[in-house]
Amino acid sequence: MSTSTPRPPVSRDPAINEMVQIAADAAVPTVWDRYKAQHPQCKFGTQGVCCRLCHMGPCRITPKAKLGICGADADTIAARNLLREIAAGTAAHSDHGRTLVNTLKLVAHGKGGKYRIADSFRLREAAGLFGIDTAERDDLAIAGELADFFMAQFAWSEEANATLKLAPAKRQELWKKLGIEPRGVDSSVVEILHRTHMGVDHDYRHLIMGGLKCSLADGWVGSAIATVVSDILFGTPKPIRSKVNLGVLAADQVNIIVHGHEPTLSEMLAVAAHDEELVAYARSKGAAGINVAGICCTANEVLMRHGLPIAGNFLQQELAILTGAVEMMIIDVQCVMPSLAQVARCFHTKLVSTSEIAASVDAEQITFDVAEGYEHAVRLIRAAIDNFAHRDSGRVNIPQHAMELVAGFSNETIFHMLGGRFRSTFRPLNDAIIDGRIRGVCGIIGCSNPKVMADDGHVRLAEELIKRNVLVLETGCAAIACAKAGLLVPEAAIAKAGETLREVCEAVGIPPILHMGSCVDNSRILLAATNVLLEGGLGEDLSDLPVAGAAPEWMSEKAVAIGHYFVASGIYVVLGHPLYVEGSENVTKLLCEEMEGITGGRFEWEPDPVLAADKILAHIEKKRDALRINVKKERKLFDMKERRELQ
Ligand code: XCC
Ligand code: SF4
Repeated sequence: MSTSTPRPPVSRDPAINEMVQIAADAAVPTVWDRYKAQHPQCKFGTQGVCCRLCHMGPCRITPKAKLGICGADADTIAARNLLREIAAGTAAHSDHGRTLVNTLKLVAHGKGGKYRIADSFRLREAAGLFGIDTAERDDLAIAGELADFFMAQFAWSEEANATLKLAPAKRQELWKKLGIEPRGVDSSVVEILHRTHMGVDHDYRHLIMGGLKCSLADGWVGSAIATVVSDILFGTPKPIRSKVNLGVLAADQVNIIVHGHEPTLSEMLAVAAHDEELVAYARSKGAAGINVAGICCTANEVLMRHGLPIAGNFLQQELAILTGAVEMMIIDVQCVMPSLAQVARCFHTKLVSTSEIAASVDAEQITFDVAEGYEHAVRLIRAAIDNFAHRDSGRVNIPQHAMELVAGFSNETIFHMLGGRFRSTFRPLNDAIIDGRIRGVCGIIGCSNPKVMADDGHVRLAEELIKRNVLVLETGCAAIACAKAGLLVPEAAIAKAGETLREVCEAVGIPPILHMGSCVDNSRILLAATNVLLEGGLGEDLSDLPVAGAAPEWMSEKAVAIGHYFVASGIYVVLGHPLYVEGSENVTKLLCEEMEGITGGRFEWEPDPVLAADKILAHIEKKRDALRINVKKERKLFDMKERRELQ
């Protein structure tokens, strides 16, 4: 192995920096090398003013050429490009949801192999919510009808999507008034593709409102369905301890990594990894056991339900293979870098692609089938065990960094934890917000991105917010970043929280940063906000709440869709770097200023975590003032007395 010059740090995570050096020494390029090779990045792209929507073009807007060949200006072009990103993000989350609904349907009809209804309570609750009869019916009958109901949410309908009614009534009215209620997930995506086709929708305001509509089909429909069906099939998450970072890979075990987003196959892998015969088979090949760990959101899903360890977030996928200790990486959909095949080629790692819509050149394609899910899992694990013999122990470099974490905070759990054993309720949380011990709530979500010192944006923002007594909810790669930094262990996090937030967390037994799941589980964050609202005392609409959202290191189109459905839901969203719209002053102004007067939410870009925290706090205090809960002590005492009298 040749040794190259020392690499400057690319992350606050030492495991990443160590592996980047190892990659350089082994002359295996990684995402950071390719990022450098792409410099300088195209300015027209970053500004959103490159259009290739028709073949008169491509056109780009410059000071000399202010219009495309068809006459489209920067506003139209930037808005259209943004809309297509929203549509792609919505499609990705929602198609993931559809796959799960299909699994639910197969289970209901006895064709689901070893899959079961894991959470009958959640099934009946969801069915009840959507007017499906549950009395004296067995789970499978209900599941069949619920699956059909959910499936129908994808197609176009005259009615607005039924799952929108999960949102507060006032918000639903506003969507109706603004004409942005989606009427089907697929049709919303199709509509965006249509209206952004050459020569259709040209008014940037009209376009952006269309984008919000599509994003709602993501957050309140496709993603919401993905979350609830995952809970029904695999169980509603409960707090669970596990470990995170590349150090979870075991030098003496067969290491299998699951990577992507859809949890169906990984559920079976999690179960099959305990199969005694397979464990014995692994031992017969000289391994001490079978270690299944995850990357990205598949990781979050199996972490929350099985406590499986997480090997890392988005930017660690290549590094996991570079440890030389991974026998097999099983990929499904989304956030899987095409470079994995290139890295795997340099090691013994077998790359297996399991989704019928996702193939990788040089990866083995074993398309997953629900009815045979368990058998697939067994076959894959066997193949991984067989591959253990090919591991070159001289090339094994597992960074010794692994952190404890607690994850699995579904709404249901928070509800029970807050209310105690006898009366589940969000009341204690609302009271704490009202009397100011908790200033507000912020969701930190999204990816990691080589443009940013990896994990630094997530960790510093989270620390800054809990220090200022803001409760933080996390999902996706943001949650993994904070977990690696030791922030998802209640003790450590509580040590970093402000005094009053700490008191509340200790009294209730929750950490100040709650890991709520995968990217589709941002729907859980929307529902948490809705629950707080329904509990009372904090206004009537989501836009009244002292809450915010942030994506400090985002990169995917899914993150673009998420940002928009938060904004469409009335929430203030701070991005660590701008959307590709800055080539249009009008679109930027609409998204970052005027939108507040339309939906109550808006975007802000702020790369500096401390300044981002300042802005989030300013927003939260503005909302608290409007709610008149920022009042003097006397009033607070009176409130408490009043409450005692009521009891
Ligand atoms: Fe992908 Fe969900 Fe982003 Fe991570 S955070 S890089 S989308 S895995 Ni959603
Ligand atoms: Fe150029 Fe208009 Fe065609 Fe876009 S749609 S490529 S701006 S001519």
